[in-house]
Order: sequence, then structure tokens, then C-alpha cells
Amino acid sequence: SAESSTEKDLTFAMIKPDGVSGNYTTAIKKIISEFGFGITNETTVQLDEETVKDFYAEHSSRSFFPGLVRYMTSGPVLMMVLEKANAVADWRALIGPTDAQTAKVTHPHSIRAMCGLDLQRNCVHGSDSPQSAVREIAFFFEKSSSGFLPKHDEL
Ligand code: RTP
Ligand code: MG
Repeated sequence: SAESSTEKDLTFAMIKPDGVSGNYTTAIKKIISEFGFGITNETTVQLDEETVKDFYAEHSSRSFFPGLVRYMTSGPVLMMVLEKANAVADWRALIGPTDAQTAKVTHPHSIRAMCGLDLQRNCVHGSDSPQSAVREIAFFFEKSSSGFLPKHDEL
């Protein structure tokens, strides 16, 4: 409906270690702003193994899981709560497919095409459904009277 299309939705976004160390933060934030997302909250943290294992628990039986945990703990990440109508699907569309090499061919204007390296090191995360967005925001932020507060130590 017209009402739901103007409603502001939230999604969870992360600039992964390769994105932060590759100095893509400013470029990614510029895209976030240009596409009409507000950044409700942001925090830079160094994730530990237990946190990554819990965050990506759905992938725990996959062969790539140990590599994913090593990758996601290899340096600081920037976590953001993004706000916009249709935020979840629009952010997923903006970041492009999981494999950054595929993204460079099929979605050359996507964020992963711009700054990702391969299937693992794809520089950004986005919640894959509204349900995931609720879980992931609550995983990293707690609600307070003044908005969301990060649950993990900020760098
Ligand atoms: P994300 O959750 O980080 O936004 O990525 P995604 O939805 O596009 O992909 P997903 O299937 O949820 O995978 C999570 C992350 O695991 C790494 N990965 N490695 N075969 C592999 O080596 C492989 N597949 C996935 C990527 O870092 C991916 O983003
Ligand atoms: Mg995913």
C-alpha cells in the first residue's frame, strides 16, 4: 500500500574487515547516503570468534565456516543500522551477489563489485530478510530511550 511504501524499515549492515582495511568506508557511506538510507547507529568493533560463530550460526555446518570465522575476526568491522523504506531488500540489491567476482560481471555497479575480492572476502554484509534484520540488530544493539546502544566494546 502507499502507507507501507513510505514506512521506514530497518536493516543491519556491516563493512567487513577487508572493506575497513581497504579504506572503503567513506565510499560505502557515500553510496548509503546517495541511495536515501539513514544511518541510525554505527559502531566499530573487533569481533571475537564466539560472536562470529553465533552471528553466522546458520552456516556452522558448512565447509567454509572456519574460513568465515577467521576472515570476520581478522580486523575491525563497522556495524550500522540503516533506515529507509524497503531497507532490507534495497540494501541487499545495492551490495550485490555473495561472490564479488560474480558481482563484477553481473552487477558491476554493486558495492561488492566495487570493493569485494572473492566469494569469501566480499567487503559488506546485509540482512537477508526482515526477520534476520530484527535478529541481527538485536544481536549487536540494545534498545534504550535514546535509540540503540552497542552491546560490544567500541574501538
Ligand atoms: P552476508 O550474510 O555476509 O551478507 O553474505 P550473503 O548473505 O551474501 O552470503 P551467505 O550465504 O549468508 O554467506 C555468509 C558469508 O560467508 C562467506 N562465504 N564463503 N563458499 C564459500 O567460501 C563461502 N560462501 C559464503 C562470505 O563471506 C559470505 O558473505
Ligand atoms: Mg547471509
